[in-house]
Amino acid sequence: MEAPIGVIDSGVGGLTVVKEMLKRLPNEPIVYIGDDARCPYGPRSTQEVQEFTMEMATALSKMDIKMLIIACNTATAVALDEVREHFPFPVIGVIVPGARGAVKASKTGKIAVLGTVGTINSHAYDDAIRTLLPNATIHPLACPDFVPIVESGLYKSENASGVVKKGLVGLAGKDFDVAILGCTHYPLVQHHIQAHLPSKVQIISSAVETVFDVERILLSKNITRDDSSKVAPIFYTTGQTQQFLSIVEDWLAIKKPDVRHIML
Ligand code: I24
Ligand code: DGL
Repeated sequence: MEAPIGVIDSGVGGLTVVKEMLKRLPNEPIVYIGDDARCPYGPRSTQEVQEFTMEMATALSKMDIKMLIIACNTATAVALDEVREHFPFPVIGVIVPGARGAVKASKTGKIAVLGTVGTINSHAYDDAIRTLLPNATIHPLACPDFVPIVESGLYKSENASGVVKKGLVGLAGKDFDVAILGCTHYPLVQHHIQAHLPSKVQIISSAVETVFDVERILLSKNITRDDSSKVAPIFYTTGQTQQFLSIVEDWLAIKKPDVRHIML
């Protein structure tokens, strides 16, 4: 099927999901919207995040997508159900896949969840984990300082390790064998997170787990694109195209990516 898969995010963070898509499903056409102009969603109200997410989904529904991925954890947490109800195509978020990956990986059923304030306050990960494993012990932790260190580029500096260490203090003394990266940006500081958690803790990236689910859905609905000629992804941003473009070039190693402005 030639129709593209839609991917929406609060900004550029959802490119961590696109990167996994390009690795695992390289023949699939992608059309992405990043709401850079209104990023971050993490500290916003539920109502705002629901409204903004519906606007992005509506824009992509007009581009004839065969499926929609809500790559943003904060948006998934509060808007997945509403988006699903409104559109005929399959809609998938990052939270149930992340929860499933964590439950599969955990031997003890004790799981830490890292995310934005919005994601953690929604308890969406807790609900998804408990549905799969009712006796799970869950340690949710909001890490509001992690998105800013990635977005400032400071995640590459010496400083980042200390910021991550402080952010994880809330897990001190807690027992768990799996930690979920419940935010698009956290894979960029994964090595710091791993370094400040007990070495037995296995880290699960919701971005990676989500793409397994995308593949499963495409196959079950028989809507994969079987042509192996590559189609360049299209990226829309509500913000400035220039900085968006250089992040796409750098993060996805795509030369001269197709980045366009969109108004929602
Ligand atoms: N990473 C993110 N957001 C940014 C950034 C970054 N600036 C540098 N890096 N800025 O998210 C957010 C503000 N907008 C303004 C308008 O244009 C788009 C950005 C994380 C992205 C994860 C894929 C650091 C950086 C980079 C290249 C690749 C990855 C990365 F410069 F983290
Ligand atoms: N995309 C968001 C998430 O995964 C992180 C950035 C933001 O707060 O908008 O939760």
